[in-house]
Amino acid sequence: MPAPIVESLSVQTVLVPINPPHRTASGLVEKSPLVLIDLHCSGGLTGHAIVFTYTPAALKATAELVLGLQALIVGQSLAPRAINDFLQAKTRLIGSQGMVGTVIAGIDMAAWDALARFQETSVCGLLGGRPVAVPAYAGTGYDGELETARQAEAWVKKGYKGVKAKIGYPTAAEDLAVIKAMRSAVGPDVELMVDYNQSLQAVDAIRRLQQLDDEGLLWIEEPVLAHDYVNTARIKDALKTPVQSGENWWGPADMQLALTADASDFVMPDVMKIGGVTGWMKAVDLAAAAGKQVSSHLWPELSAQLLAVGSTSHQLEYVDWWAEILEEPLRVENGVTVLPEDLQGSGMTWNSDKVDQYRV
Ligand code: SMN
Ligand code: MG
Repeated sequence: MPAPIVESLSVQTVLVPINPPHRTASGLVEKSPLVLIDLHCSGGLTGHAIVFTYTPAALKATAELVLGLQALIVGQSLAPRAINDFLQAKTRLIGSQGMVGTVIAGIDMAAWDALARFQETSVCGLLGGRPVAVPAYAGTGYDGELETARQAEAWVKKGYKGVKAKIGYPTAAEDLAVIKAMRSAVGPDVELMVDYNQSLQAVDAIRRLQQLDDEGLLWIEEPVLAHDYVNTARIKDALKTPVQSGENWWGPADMQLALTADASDFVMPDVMKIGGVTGWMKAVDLAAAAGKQVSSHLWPELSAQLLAVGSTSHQLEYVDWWAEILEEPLRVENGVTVLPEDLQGSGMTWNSDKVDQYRV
């Protein structure tokens, strides 16, 4: 049976509240500005994807750019990699990072969702994987010693075996106090990670981080600027605790630069910024060849499937920020993902009542 034809793109823009608002050392995220993409194909087939614009200021422009690229792909057969390559070529002069990169990735994710649904399988199945369980960790915000410990304890009571805290307080002593408070709240058997969200200065990062190098953390995430591969590598080489990075790398090319610099012990590409499903598969193959374990960033429903495909998968980052607008949010039980046997596509379909409620 021939592949469906792309007929149109439609978008919906929503602001989904995050409760509690997510504080990091590099800013507060109170709501999720999302562009919900629907890729309409012949035969009534539709693929869905989420573009997270981080700031509401970019929401409408991102939605407009999706519609602006529509004319380039209408009439093409539903071939996600070919569509991605075509859009990359058509945006060569402006480049496919930033907003352009997020939109191409969104169209890519929707195309893979549509094709999997057309083949009556999951994205994981379409990529040749099996819907295996993946360890999932949860997270706390930059919320101080007591609140961070409380949130960590609450996640562990829900069965999570790993918790990540956003830190990068004014002093290393404050960071250490938060880590120790979490540890005393969750006990010795839970993995703890910390995330600096690029907030440390390279000049004193090593000195600061050596003060928490004996806390048995699973990883220290984004200590300095995400693209400062040289100093991230220097920090990695100076510490016993593994360094994690990747959520802000744009496309397989950034993954390659990071691997060439041997910047981090682990990698955690963001399925949007790394270039959608197509970009993820290219980047994760590079990481696997370099022996790096791969974790995910946001997009838990799709990331759970992509990690299930990978041979070097490590940890899924579970966030429930967008669960309300989905008909079937990802299930995590006893700290591992649970993918339904009858999973179709990316597993994401819109809860239309909640989309209406949060529409802007
Ligand atoms: C993060 C993600 C999204 C918004 C703010 C902060 C964080 C993470 O870096 O790893 O979840
Ligand atoms: Mg992070």
